[in-house]
Amino acid sequence: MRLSNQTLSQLPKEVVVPTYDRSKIKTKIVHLGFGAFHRAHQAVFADVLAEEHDSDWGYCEVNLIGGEAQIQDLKEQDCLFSVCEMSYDNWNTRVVGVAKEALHADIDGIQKVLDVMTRPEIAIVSITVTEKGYCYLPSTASIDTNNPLISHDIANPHAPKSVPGVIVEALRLRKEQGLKPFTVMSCDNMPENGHVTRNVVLALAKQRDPNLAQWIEDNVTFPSTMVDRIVPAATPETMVKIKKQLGGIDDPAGIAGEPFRQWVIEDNFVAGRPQWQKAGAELVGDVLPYEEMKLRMLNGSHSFFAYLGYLAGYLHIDECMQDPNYVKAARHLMLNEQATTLRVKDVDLSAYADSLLDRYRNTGLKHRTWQIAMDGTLKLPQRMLDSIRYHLADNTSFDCLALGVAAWMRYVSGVDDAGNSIDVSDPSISKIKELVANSADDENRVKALLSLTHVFGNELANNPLFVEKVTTAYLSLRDVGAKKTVEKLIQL
Ligand code: NAI
Ligand code: CS2
Repeated sequence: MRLSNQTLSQLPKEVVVPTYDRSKIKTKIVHLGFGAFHRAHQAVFADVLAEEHDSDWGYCEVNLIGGEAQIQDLKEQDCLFSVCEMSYDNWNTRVVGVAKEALHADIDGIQKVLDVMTRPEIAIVSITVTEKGYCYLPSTASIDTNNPLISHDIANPHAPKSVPGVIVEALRLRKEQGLKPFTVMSCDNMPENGHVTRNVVLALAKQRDPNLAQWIEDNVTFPSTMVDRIVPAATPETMVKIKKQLGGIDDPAGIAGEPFRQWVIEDNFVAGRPQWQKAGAELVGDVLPYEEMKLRMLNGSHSFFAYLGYLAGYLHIDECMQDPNYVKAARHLMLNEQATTLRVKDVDLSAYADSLLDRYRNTGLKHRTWQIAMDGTLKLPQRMLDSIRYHLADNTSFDCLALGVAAWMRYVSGVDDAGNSIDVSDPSISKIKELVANSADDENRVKALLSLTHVFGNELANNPLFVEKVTTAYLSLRDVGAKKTVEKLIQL
């Protein structure tokens, strides 16, 4: 039996189900990227608002690339899906009812997606498509004109495939039809995610028509957001547990994440917005200090654990937390090498670091180090390299960060400490493989990988102190492995 309007009444009474009238919910937000995170984050905020504050803000859920099954699942179950909160030993479940429609660009056709995006009542287009969905270069925060999706969209502007291409075409149609624009809100883990989104959209619009670019610049806003909730990819075990929570009813679109959730949003919307603050979001003038804090402290330590953990054979974050040396190193990284670079005020960063470590200890999550290690070329800049630049300018130490970068290099070299090959997933994988294959496994490997200028820029590769520190850490990882290297580091 599947989750649906019909089976809602058969769910166990502990499951929170929509008691609001779903027919009154209107599609006012188009969300690009119906993945694990959106379901457990933005959708839950909207559901709380509908349930507790009479909100009528609902979603059209869209996947452009990948995630065909998730959209199909939604369609088959009246757009209902469940979200479980996994604490150490307790699960809570709610069924979210704010999704009204679901579309996949490849299955339903991009025209259907554009038709929804050009309805007058669409006020917001929000996005969670992973860093690579923005087709940008992290070193410049601007569009990557060599990205095949961007080349495609320049040649076929009316049938776009990329996220920037779809937004530009939808805005062009709105302009032509005399409709008001919508707000474009990124909820991905990038620094100044609104700024990046604006850059890629404007760059693509300029290629098409400078007047369109000007109209977008004058009329559309791209608020930045800081988003936080650990939502690992669902595994077969997760699905079994979700089914149990639902009293035996199947929900292939269900997802499970940690209980914690945080959302800081730049309050800059051109066509209205839900009262997210009533569901616990913080609406602020400047998100950047919060973004920086989260990206460097949480995501920075996550990536540190991901590379050093995976190399050592720790398959999940909670296993890294069983190793006291890893915990000490991560705490040092957060407090001595990340917190010191931050602008955020009025936050107790020591308490923040402890709360993060506590969240990582959640044994229910089973968050794979491999998942976090993915797409490192698009993650390292904001998670580690920006802080390293700060330390180089400030003449302060950055040994943990240098080890994190070296661990990424070791990881993408493709073999873990037990000699097993690693399935490296990254948009720059072919270039990485070429660099690895053509460099000796010594300081030359470091030099070779530093030539990825879209990751490191030019100046880091030419900074002797940076190169020396990363090389020393790399050689140690090669010679004694990740566990011993971390142990040595915390004794310094
Ligand atoms: P996921 O793998 O479950 O979903 C990825 C989504 O991105 C899918 O909807 C897919 O269709 C779309 N996508 C992937 N590549 C694309 C491309 N090139 N163009 C257009 N769409 C594309 O991943 P998940 O867990 O939903 O995470 C997505 C992003 O959300 C992360 O990369 C991160 O930026 C952000 N996030 C995730 C958190 C988490 O714990 N999962 C927490 C905080 C932020
Ligand atoms: C993780 C994040 O996959 C990753 O790279 O570091 O998705 C992390 O789980 C979230 O940012 C937590 O909010």
